[in-house]
Amino acid sequence: MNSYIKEVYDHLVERAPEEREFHQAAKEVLDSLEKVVSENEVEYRRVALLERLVEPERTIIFKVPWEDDNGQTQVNKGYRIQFNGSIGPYKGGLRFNPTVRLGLLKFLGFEQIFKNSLTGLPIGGAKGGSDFDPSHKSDSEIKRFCKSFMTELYRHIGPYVDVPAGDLGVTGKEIGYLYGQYRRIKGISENGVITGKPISIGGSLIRPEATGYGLSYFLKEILDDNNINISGKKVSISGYGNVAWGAALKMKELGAKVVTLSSSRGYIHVEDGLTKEMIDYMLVVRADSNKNLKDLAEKFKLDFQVGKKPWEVPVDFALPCATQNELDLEDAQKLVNNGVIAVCEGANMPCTPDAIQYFEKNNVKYGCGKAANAGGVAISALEMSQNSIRYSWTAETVDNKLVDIMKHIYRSSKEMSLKYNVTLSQGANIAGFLKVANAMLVQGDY
Ligand code: 2IT
Repeated sequence: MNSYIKEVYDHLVERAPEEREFHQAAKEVLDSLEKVVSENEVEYRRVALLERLVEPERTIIFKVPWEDDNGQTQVNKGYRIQFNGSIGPYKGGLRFNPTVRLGLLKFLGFEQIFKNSLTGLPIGGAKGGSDFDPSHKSDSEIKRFCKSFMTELYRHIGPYVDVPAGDLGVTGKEIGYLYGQYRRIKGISENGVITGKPISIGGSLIRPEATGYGLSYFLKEILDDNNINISGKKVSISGYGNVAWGAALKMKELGAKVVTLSSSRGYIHVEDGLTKEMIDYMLVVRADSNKNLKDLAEKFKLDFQVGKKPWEVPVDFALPCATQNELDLEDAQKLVNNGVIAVCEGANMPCTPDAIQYFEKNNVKYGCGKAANAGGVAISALEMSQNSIRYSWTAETVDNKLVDIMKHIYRSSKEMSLKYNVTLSQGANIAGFLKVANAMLVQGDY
């Protein structure tokens, strides 16, 4: 390892040993920058470029008190990490999930810097959220929580400052409540402050589909480049939320058979592929905080493998779309033994480092999340554009732009992988990094 990279990484671990996911994300990026950093070491060291890169520009932590349906006050933690704003307003989702901690959000915010840079659009990196658990909460509880969350957050965000969106546990419904409170406090119609909005308040067509569609387009780029067809192939998808839904829709449209979906409790297996009716029902499940994948399995009388992961099913492509570190070395070995051709990450950091290494060693085409799932945030940026010009584009216009953006991401990742003789995912990290590094260098020492 390059000694500058090692110093920066060791220091990071030493100062916050508990931020495990952040170390994992930082190591993955830093390792892939080996050659670029060695080339520019004197300059980068002089301006402490890497030290600045791994340090969030601003971290906001606040309390979120709210009243539950029994009249009991509950207190959650709220966070917003404004990680890097060198190429544009901070941009990234809000995650409402009991696993949310500072280290988890730092990993997500850090990844977001490079992902957003890769889209080619002017957006900085951020992430936020709360340890609030939206499952089994009533609609009024969710509304009160969102109101309280925004009552603190509003002072830290703005269309030119920081533009949140959704992530796990935050759908169009929550975004609507959050924006309503922002507008009420500020007394201003400024809907470019948040994205993933319902269409009626300035949301973009195709934004709900964008992450899963973009993931499928990215996979298609990899396959086209290698003369491999999608049609008739089998694909396993994990998760059953927004990303899994969009990916299932598009992969089916492209002619693949989507044979799995999963939750933390197990997976469903449909040998002939999910029907359109089943994929549409995912939205019904998602809209009801009391429903989960089991309800979909029961409705369509599908095989539900309790306590197992979908990666044991023989497939041509695997699209992990659930959550971080959901696919480990053992899963990678099963996929490779069963002849998997390509793995693209719909979730953020779903494959463990040893799983990734195993895929790459066995010539499995691997698309990392920062490249493969960037379609979501890219269309968020286009939602901001539409809000700025007070206009909305047709679904076709947005979808065509999404295709172009995913092609651009593939091309820039490939170009860097060839230039530096590294893997496609390392090429993606380099491409994302170089734009941000350059923007930091020309702005002096911030
Ligand atoms: O992980 C992600 O890229 C997102 N949750 C979407 C962020 C956004 O601002 O649309």
